[in-house]
Amino acid sequence: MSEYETVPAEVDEEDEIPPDHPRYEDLVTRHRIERGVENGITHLQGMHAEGRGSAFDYLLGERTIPSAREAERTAAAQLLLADKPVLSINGNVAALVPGEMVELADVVDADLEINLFNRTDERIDAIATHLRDHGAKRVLGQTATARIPNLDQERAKVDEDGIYAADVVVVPLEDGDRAEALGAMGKTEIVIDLNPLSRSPQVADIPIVDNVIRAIPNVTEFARELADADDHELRDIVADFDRDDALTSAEDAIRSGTLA
Ligand code: PTJ
Repeated sequence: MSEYETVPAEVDEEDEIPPDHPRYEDLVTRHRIERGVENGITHLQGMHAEGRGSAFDYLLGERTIPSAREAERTAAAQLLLADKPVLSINGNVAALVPGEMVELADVVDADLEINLFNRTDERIDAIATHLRDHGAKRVLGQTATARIPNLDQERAKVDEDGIYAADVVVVPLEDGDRAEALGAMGKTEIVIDLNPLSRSPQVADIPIVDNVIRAIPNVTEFARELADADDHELRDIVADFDRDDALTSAEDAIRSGTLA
């Protein structure tokens, strides 16, 4: 039995997880979600969501597959072209990639908006503080006065100057109904979800089937690379992207992939 057959269940701090553990990234992820729940940022259901995501990630070989990389480059181009891009933050995203979301918002000049499936004022405030602790200067979503049409009240609450007015939204780990309703409002949607069969990536203009932990830094890196590209080049990147192909490639990788 290897030294690591038993996963260290009681980890107080992330740096106690041995970096050479074969399941290192997964353990870090679990730890961040647990911390998120303890700190009132992540909903308990976020643990179930993470468990589902990590099963798909395992089958993908816990790597960014080529079609996801292409989707990430396309997302970067689309964000650079946007007039009013907004990055949506829920409890899982806040726990997993707070600093990375702040950095992406900075690079593509986007707003950050907290938008929760299980909305409470306490969680909204905890997430806003957490994002500010990670460098966010402006966080939307605390006073959500506008509504997404055709969605029940709590999930529909958005900021009038944020998601409501946005032309491009990044919605990681999104609820399928809301993804559909945002699409119906004419938003260009970039969805990050490890399950290619989930409704949100199925309705997205740019579905990224990758772990949010890898996807966000990749999009940021591409945005930096493309910062000096002209609009014509950016539009070509977006036009060349085939969303159906991206979804099929991800499903194929999951169904037929051989684990490294
Ligand atoms: O913080 P709230 O209240 O807004 O709630 C957020 C969750 C995620 C709990 C809520 O939206 C929810 O219940 O989502 P679902 O319906 O469980 O969907 C989550 C999707 O995200 C699933 O398709 C998972 O496969 C996927 N997923 C989970 N973890 C990751 C992921 N995709 C990318 N990266 C991950 N780390």
